[in-house]
Amino acid sequence: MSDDILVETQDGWRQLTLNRPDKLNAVNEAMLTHLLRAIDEAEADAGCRALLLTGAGRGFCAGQELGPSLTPGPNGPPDLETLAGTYHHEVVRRLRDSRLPVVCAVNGVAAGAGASFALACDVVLAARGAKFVQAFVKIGLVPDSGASFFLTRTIGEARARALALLGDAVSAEQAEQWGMIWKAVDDGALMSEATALTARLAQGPAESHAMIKQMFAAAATNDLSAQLDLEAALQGKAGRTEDYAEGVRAFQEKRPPRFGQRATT
Ligand code: T3D
Repeated sequence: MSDDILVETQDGWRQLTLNRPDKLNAVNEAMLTHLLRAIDEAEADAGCRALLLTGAGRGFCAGQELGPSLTPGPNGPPDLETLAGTYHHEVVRRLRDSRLPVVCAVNGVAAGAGASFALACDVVLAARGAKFVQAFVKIGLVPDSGASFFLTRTIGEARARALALLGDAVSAEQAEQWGMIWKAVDDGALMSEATALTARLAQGPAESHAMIKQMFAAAATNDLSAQLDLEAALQGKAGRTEDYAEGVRAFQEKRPPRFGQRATT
């Protein structure tokens, strides 16, 4: 594994750290390829039950690296459709489609696609010193990597449109108040809170987690009737898991449950 993505395996979970701190962890094609591989490897590891995504240094991720390959040259403009579709958007799909609950610890600025990567995660904690910037418009681009999807659903269309058009920064506290993220935490407490939360998820019912992710993904487009059908079907499936049997046993025996089965959904 290259050193632009650091992978640390903990007890039942993995931490992926974006690691180009001198560029505020701006991503390029190689780094995104490594990130995709790291997510796939975590997914394939039966012992991995949760993921934590964070950034090294003072930034979380400054979006796409604005280097020579992104600069229009003698051969015309860069092919941003292919770049977005092949790399950035695959990261978002992998995070959303993963069976694993993904915690994001936003340790500093999250700009452009970097903000979208954070919002694609399931539980987002941000250090109070962090901020979210819809940087696209400042360089004549449009939101991508799911920004228009996530923002309209989390903070509403009025705020989403203004942020996309203006590119203004949103502080971690504002993001929490608006419902963009789960929680803003003191800078010094970010990683301890994030690792505790990830470890807690890793102890949870893995199949239930995978189905909860599937359910919320479908809720974005289903009508109520279709969603009720899906909830019934997934509840049926959940009711057949060993984790459910263990959960009920533990309740009746007045002890904490010991979940342990790998998610297969
Ligand atoms: O096909 C596609 O999908 C195309 C891509 C679309 C997705 C996108 O992400 S588009 C948006 C790309 N990102 C940006 O436009 C953000 C650019 N960066 C900034 O606006 C600012 O750096 C920040 C607001 C993020 C942070 O500002 P600040 O003042 O805290 O830090 P800084 O001094 O600007 O940056 C520190 C260093 O990081 C600096 O390098 P230096 O001068 O110390 O050597 C800066 O150049 C570098 N850096 C920051 N962002 C990027 C970057 N280098 C390359 N690419 C970057 N995106």
